[in-house]
Amino acid sequence: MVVRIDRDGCVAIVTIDNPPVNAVSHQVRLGLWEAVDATEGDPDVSAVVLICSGRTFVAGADIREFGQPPKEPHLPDLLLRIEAATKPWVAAIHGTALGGGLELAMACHTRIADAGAKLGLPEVTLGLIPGAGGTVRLPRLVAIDLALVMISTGTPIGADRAQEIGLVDSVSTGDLLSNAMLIALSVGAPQPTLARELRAETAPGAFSAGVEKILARARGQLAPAVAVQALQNAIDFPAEEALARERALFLKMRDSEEAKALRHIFFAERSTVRLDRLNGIAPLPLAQVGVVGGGTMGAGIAAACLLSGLSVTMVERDSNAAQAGHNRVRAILDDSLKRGKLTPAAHSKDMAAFAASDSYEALASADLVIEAAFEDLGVKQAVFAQLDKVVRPEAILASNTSYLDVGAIARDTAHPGRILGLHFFAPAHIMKLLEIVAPQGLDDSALASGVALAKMLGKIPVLSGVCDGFIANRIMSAYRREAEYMLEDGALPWQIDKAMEDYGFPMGLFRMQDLAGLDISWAMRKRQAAIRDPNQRYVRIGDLLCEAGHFGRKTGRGYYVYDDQGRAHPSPETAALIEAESAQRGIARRNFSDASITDRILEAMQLEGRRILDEGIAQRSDDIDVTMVNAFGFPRWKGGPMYLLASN
Ligand code: 3H9
Repeated sequence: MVVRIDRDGCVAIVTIDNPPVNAVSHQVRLGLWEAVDATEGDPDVSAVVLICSGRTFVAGADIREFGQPPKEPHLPDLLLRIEAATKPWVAAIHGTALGGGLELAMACHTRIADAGAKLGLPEVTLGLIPGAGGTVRLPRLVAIDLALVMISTGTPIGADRAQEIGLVDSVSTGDLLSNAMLIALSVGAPQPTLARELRAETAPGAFSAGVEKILARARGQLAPAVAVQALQNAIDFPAEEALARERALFLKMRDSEEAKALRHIFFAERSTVRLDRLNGIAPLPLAQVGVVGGGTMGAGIAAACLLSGLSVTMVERDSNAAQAGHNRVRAILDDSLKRGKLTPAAHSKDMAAFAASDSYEALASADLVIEAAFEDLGVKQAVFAQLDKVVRPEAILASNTSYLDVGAIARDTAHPGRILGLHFFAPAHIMKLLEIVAPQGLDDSALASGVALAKMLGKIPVLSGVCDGFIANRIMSAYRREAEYMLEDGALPWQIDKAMEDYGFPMGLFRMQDLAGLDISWAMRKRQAAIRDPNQRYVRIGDLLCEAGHFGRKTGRGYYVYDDQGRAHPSPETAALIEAESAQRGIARRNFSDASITDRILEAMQLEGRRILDEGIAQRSDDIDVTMVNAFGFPRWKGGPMYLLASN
């Protein structure tokens, strides 16, 4: 039974029990429909508490049903019935009330949320809009500009904020069911949310300013604009008409390419490390993490671990470097505190769980050590030789290398089976992706522990085999190569960047390289010059810029030229340098359309993706999509390069 009814005196307790997240499936809708019948027909019931079992309130409509024809009773009709009930329904919310779950709660007559609950309408993140009255009920509970932000960005809010803006009536600090029962016993006659007036905006012009911002940020994604349209309908039309229009827009979006692509990514992200080899393999307990290296990456990794409740010991080569690493970690936590992401108590607790040292001995009791030293095989091998001497034999050792052969790092150590790659992306405490690099001979328990760490840190783990650049950087190298070929063949950096930004990437490649500093990759190219295949086409434009001292934004010039405010502008000097280089190579420059630029880059990524699959570096094509979306901002609503290849 996914929905059951219990009685406590004159209050009916309707419980949804549909693990894992109580999604409103067809069965749940049927169960709730019957619950309305039963409670309305029972003269001894005076009020209803709607609550959920397990870890959460309803987290939305059942996404797995979206590929199928809708079945009655439809959610909007069910919610109208609940709202029209003659007995008050009290929604008791814990965990997350998302999408159709929040819509269900808004159709109830009163809402109480557990202090830790989160509430949101994340439909846009699935290429949808709320389809069961969310765009019509929400602006009747909260100011229309706040409703706009919630619906068009999908970002959930906490219980206290929800109470502050009118989305819930009270916040429960004790037992949720008991508190909801008290409300059910004292609440008056049910007042339908739809019968309320629309709420005014928080300040004159706030709604239209919000619309402008949302449309500017959509970067080619449809759903936010459709969400704005639905909300405008709620303002312009009576509730019944607005509901009908919302439903029509929802059904159109449900069948859109964008929604299909976003569903693909949603499920792909949740299945990356579903691996046969990990069946029945328990991770080792992880509580104490060691980090070798206190630079930007090491500090980010340490902060990510601290913010997830782990203890961290950082080791640097001397006390000055240890102090600098300590300061970097503190700066990240201070920033989290300033942004309100960390309470003062949590900040103090995290700082107390952190130590920086200049001695490897400090890592003696670590469960897992992550090396984030300079990207050089010799340096890394030396670090692991040191670690071998001090860590416990069962401790897991990881290298945060982004290119190097993890097998070669492991080879000469005492227990090679416990050494893996954990490739974080900068900033490590923010970026979601974690490439788990598994060399030949890696113990399953070490792999399971790497996966467990990723989950503890709230990251998406993707398994990669060993190769130069693993999955993410290998595909990005293919993108960069193709973009550089086009520079020589006739395009200019700003044209390529604009085409890719219009396609949906947050930042074009050349702008990104300018930001990172051209000298870093130049140094690496110089190191690799001796082993480069002389028959492979090599574009020197980046080298020539560096030779001229143009290292990117930090020097005011790179692919672009920068003004005093740090804004990028097309650089005539770079254009002249590129044109001269084409001439020098005997290449007749030609025009590229934006579409031909994006097509060529996409094809290059897909070709490299295929190679990565053929070589067994990635387990499945979905992993490549997840990697590109989460590491390099491939537009999520396009589903990823391999998804596009398969769907064409
Ligand atoms: C909607 O509601 C439309 C309505 O407006 C209109 C309708 C007419 N359905 O993420 P997790 C599965 S659109 C089906 O790993 P967490 C998930 O696949 C919906 N399945 O856990 C996974 O399965 P498995 C709006 C779902 O604790 C398992 O649950 N709602 C759904 O990290 C655990 O998930 C959303 O967009 C679903 N709705 O995070 C919310 N949700 O174990 C989407 C989850 O087999 N969900 N599953 O891999 C989430 O954001 C997160 O899952 C949540 C839990 C925060 C709830």
